[in-house]
Amino acid sequence: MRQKKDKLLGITNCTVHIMADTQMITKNNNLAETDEIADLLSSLPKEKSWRSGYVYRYQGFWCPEKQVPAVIAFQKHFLAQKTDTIIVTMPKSGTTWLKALAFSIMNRAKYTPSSSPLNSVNPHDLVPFCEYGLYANNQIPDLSTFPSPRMFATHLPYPSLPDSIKDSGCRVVYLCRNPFDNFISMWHFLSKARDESLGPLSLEDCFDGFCNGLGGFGPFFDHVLGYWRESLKRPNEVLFLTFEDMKEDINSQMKRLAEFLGCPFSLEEEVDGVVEGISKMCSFGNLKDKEINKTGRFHPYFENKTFFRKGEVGDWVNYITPEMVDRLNKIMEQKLAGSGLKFKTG
Ligand code: PAP
Repeated sequence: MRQKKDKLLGITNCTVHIMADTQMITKNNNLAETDEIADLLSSLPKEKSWRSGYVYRYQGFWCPEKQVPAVIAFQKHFLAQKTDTIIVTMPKSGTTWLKALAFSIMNRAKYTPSSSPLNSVNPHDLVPFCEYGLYANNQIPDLSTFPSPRMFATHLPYPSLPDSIKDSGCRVVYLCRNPFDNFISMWHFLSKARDESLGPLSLEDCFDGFCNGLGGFGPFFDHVLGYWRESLKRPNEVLFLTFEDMKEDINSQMKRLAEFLGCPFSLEEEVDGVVEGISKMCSFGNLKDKEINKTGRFHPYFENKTFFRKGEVGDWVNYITPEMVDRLNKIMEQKLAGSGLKFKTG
């Protein structure tokens, strides 16, 4: 029955494995419900979350309450393989887009744009998050049936990645976005996704918190700089991409990505328009209009449509006052000083 349904949806083996594994959890050692986690949480600084509950300052970053046990399980149990690819972002940096692109590039021998699972599956179900799907509630997923090369995603900052990711030589693809657009995208998302009982989310309060380093998996600049520095040290293992470069010239960024993933586009593929075919397939306009992205859910957290708003660079000018721009520019200048990293903001 399931097979029949998957066939109808155009999902073939590889996808079925991935989707099934996000659900096929073999063990749950219930750390989420133990005194151990309660003790840990009570020892950590906390702030009210902009969405629901609290965020805790765990290992120097702000971790949503429910994700703390998942992060611990991920750090404790995840065993990276050299052939793995880990997609990393700050939330709202273009994660959904990068997952779609990386999946399509890696699986292009199996799927053409018209047979792609992306026609009926949200990118988050093709490349699962470790701290949301796989290890949620401290479950220990059975990853043995994931087809190799495996692909996972996380929002964790570099220092908090499981050791095996840092030591195995697997590939890490990091995507960041200028802090102005990142902030505005986050604010819109939180405004939709937050508990109704909390009332509207003030742009000014949210901005103040962001400038002070608040926000899931932030501080923003620590997150970005952690991966930036690592990409300079280990360019063959950590690829640093920006949303702005991707918007400016998606095809050349896709070629960089394919090369890094060990499956460069051949001349023949380029001539045949394979690069353009994938970039069109993964474009904002195309994905946003898929039924699954209009009506589906990223279980059990959000509606898929919340991952598709505008998908542009520079939308922040419509929301942020000159004083706010000045404040964030000063922070950015100070944080990025000497790093060699610069953001394009519009
Ligand atoms: P996540 O980290 O919670 O998974 P993420 O996908 O990083 O979310 O962020 C969503 C942003 O990416 C939205 O930006 P916006 O609010 O400024 O519009 C969303 O529109 C944008 N986005 C999603 N898919 C694409 C795409 N295919 N191309 C460009 N931007 C996209």
